[in-house]
This record gives sequence, structure tokens and C-alpha cells, in this order.
Amino acid sequence: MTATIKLYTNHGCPWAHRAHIALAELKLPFEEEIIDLSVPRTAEYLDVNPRGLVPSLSYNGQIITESAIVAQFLADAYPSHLIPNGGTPEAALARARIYFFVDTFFSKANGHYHKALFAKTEGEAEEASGEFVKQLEKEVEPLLSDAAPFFGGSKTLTQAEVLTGPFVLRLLSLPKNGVGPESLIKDLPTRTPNFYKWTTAVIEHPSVNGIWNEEKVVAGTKARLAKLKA
Ligand SMILES: N[C@@H](CCC(=O)N[C@@H](CS)C(=O)NCC(=O)O)C(=O)O
Repeated sequence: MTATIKLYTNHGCPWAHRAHIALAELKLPFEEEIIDLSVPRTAEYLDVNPRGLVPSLSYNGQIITESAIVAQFLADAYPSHLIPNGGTPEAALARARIYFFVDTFFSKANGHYHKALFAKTEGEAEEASGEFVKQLEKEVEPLLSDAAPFFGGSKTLTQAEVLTGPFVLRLLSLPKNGVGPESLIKDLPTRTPNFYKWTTAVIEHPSVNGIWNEEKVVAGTKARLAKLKA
């Protein structure tokens, strides 16, 4: 029997975007409800997710929240090319590699990127940007040496791209559009060629860029930054 899937989402949210990539890649039909994040959450939505965050997934009436857990649930429920299910040492190793990559991307690099965007002075922004590229070079670049074009030599998207794709889109787009220093991306082709090649493939994939609205995300980020600076 086909499952009834409903995604509570907002297309500007990178975390919710993860669920869109997984659902698109697994070709699962779903209904979506856009949650307006500019106003307090309704009592109805707080019944769905008491934390008030997006995404939330309703799967045959069962609610699953937290984007990484939603993506994991979908990959587990629908075994596919995204990630092998466990059960053998080979599969467990492939899973460990993917999750180590995702952990490295977020724990070593992405925080510096975020710091560069939200820095109070140009000096602070450049310092964070330098650290971002340094960490990409040291920690992330080696993990993409066999990307072909996706993680681990895969020709198709993997769970690594499901979890990082929305952030890769923003990472390349925002500095080009006047958000954050250009030094965040300027040297990527020469200093992190594996990473740069991989990002190019990631952002071109229709499952990744299907709900991407660059203009809106750039404008939204600029507005958030202006509000913080005021
Ligand atoms: N850890 C959560 C983070 C989700 C999150 O922060 N969502 C933001 C939008 S990008 C949100 O719902 N914010 C609403 C609010 O803070 O009121 C996840 O991975 O699902």
C-alpha cells in the first residue's frame, strides 16, 4: 500500500530542504504544507511539532521531526542508491564513510562559513573565511578524492548530498550575491579542486535544486543580516 506522506516545510529552510532532496530522489509522492516562519507557529502546527521547527514529516500519521532523522527514516524505509542499509561490514563501512563526511562538513567547515556571514567587522569576516577555506582544504578535500561526481565514487546522489546539498547551494551562491566575503569561494577551484568539482555536480542535480529559489534566499539572508546589524 502506498504510504501517505505529508511534509511540513518552508522552501527557504536548508534543514527542510534536506527532506525535499530525499523525497525527490526516492520519487515518493507527498503533500506539502508550507509553514510561515515569519509569524508565531499556530497551535495546530505546535501539535505536530512542539518545537515549532520545520521540517516535520507525517508518515501514515506518524510524525517524524529533525531533518537528519527524517532523511535517515526515508532512506531506511526505502532502501536505494542513497545509502546501503546495514547488516554487512561492507555496508556498515560505506555508511560510516558517508556519516563521517557529513560530520566533518558541519563540525569542521560550515560553522566558519556561518561566522564569516554573520561577522560584525570586515576583519572578523575575513578571519572566519580564511579558517573556512583552511578547514575545507585540510578536512573535507581529502574525503572527496574519489567523488565521481558524488560521494564515494557514486554516479548518483548519496545520503552525503541529501544532508549537505542545501548548504552547498547557499555556500556557493551567497558570496556571489554580496552576502559574506568573496574570499569564501574565490580560491575553491585551486585550493580545493575535489570539493569544487563535487559542489558543481551537487548544485546542478535536479533533486538538489528543485525547490531552490536563489533570489528569495539571498534576499531573506540579507534581511536577516540587516536586522541583526540594526
Ligand atoms: N535541527 C533542526 C533545525 C531546523 C530549523 O532550525 N528550522 C528552522 C528554519 S530553517 C525553523 O523552523 N525555525 C523556526 C523558528 O526558529 O521559530 C533540523 O535539523 O530539523
